[in-house]
Amino acid sequence: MSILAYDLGASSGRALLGRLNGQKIEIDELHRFPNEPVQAGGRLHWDILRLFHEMKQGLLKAKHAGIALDSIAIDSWAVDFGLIGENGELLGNPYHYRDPHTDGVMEKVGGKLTHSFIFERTGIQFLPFNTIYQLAALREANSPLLREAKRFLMIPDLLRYFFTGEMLSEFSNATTTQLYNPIAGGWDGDLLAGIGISPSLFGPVADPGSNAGQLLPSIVRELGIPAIRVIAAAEHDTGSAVAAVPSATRSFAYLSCGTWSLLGTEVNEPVLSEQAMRLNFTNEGGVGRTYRLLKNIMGLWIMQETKREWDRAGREFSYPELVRLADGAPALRAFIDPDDPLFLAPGDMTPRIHEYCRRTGQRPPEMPGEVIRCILESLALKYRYVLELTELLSGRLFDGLHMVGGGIRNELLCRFSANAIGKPVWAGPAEGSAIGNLAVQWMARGDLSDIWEARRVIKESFPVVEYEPEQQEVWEDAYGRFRRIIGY
Ligand code: LFR
Repeated sequence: MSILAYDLGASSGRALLGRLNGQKIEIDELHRFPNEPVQAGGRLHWDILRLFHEMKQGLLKAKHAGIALDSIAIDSWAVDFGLIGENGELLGNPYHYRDPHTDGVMEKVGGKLTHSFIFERTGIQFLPFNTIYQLAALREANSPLLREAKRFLMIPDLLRYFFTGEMLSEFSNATTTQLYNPIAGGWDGDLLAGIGISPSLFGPVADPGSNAGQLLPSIVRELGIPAIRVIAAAEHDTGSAVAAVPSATRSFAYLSCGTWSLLGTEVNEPVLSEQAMRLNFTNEGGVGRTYRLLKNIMGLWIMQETKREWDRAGREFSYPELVRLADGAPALRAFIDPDDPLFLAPGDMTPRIHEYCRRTGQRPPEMPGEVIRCILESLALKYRYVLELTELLSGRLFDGLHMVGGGIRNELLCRFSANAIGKPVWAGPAEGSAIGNLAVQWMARGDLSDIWEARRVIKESFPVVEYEPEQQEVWEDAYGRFRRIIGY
């Protein structure tokens, strides 16, 4: 029996085939396609129809390989959405959260929507690109899209709607909008009223693992395949990645490591304390109504953008080359706060790294190896800081850190992370989101009994590499310097 997970990441989308053989998961990449935002008319958009086309190519590849699919599910990054008009058609191309139209909006959203008012209702961290601010920006711009919109769907909801014709919002992703109230268990009318958005745009919210219909007859005809069952997985990629953390114990710390680094722990109730708000932690919904108490860290984005900067300038390095150069560069010289707003927008990063270093009285890294080393060491030190805050907020002590996601292929980062936190790092699996997506489908199908059986099977199916902390004295000293420089 085969199932398919679509995982749409920051530069590519994948269709991953999953088979469960007894207690072993086997995965196979069936189709990979670019997922590049498109700049047009001064705005950064999703290329949503091309993606849908590529997703259908995945189904055709399965057909041509003689594989009968029993179900499919989609996951992608959070906060972005499409709006549906009266006739059921998508209005416009969805915007990408790195579009600058939300600049300054979070600060401007006022009235009774104070930070504590919003946090008490949602438990979600304040990020300038949250859906609430994207919608507020559209409202402020008097966008015709909003005038015409009848329904709001997050990106995986939207693609699933293209497959099934049914509109359904999925819980893990719904919580990331900062418009969903997990205590009341629904979209928050006060918040919607506060930004002037009609609650009628928002439909029912389904748990991860819900049945979400089947392929439309028109798609079945177009592709010449049987009607396949469609499941709403944990459609937020981080929700899927955390579902795939191969922990045997209930109290564990994770780092979902990719374009973003998401570090935290899984809890049964959202932590809505003043302190959680002040530290800007989030409580994103997960599988089985758990919550991800975590903090966003800017992640490998800064390195990816630096590579693109050098590519544009004709200095092309491969990732392994960059990591090798960083490995050979002098250790623990200059640090940045990866989460400084300076680093959020796309574009050249080295001038911003230089600006940050000058601002904080450090000698900026110059050679490519030095720049990458500065980024990776700063990330690792930031992980330590956020891990300590996670312990503080959750009242738990962690004996190591699980790292999942594509970023674990960067062994230098894993090594630095173990050194920075002074505890072991357990790295694996790299395909976290897609495997979590598959696991939730097997749970929905009754092939895995619950998330703990899923995690056990994942642990048995994929290698986990352990990194022991080294050079503890120098890293301890570096952490002190790092905290002084970033001002925490
Ligand atoms: C990771 C992620 C994060 C979210 C960011 C923007 O891919 O989904 O969880 O904060 O992207 O949506």
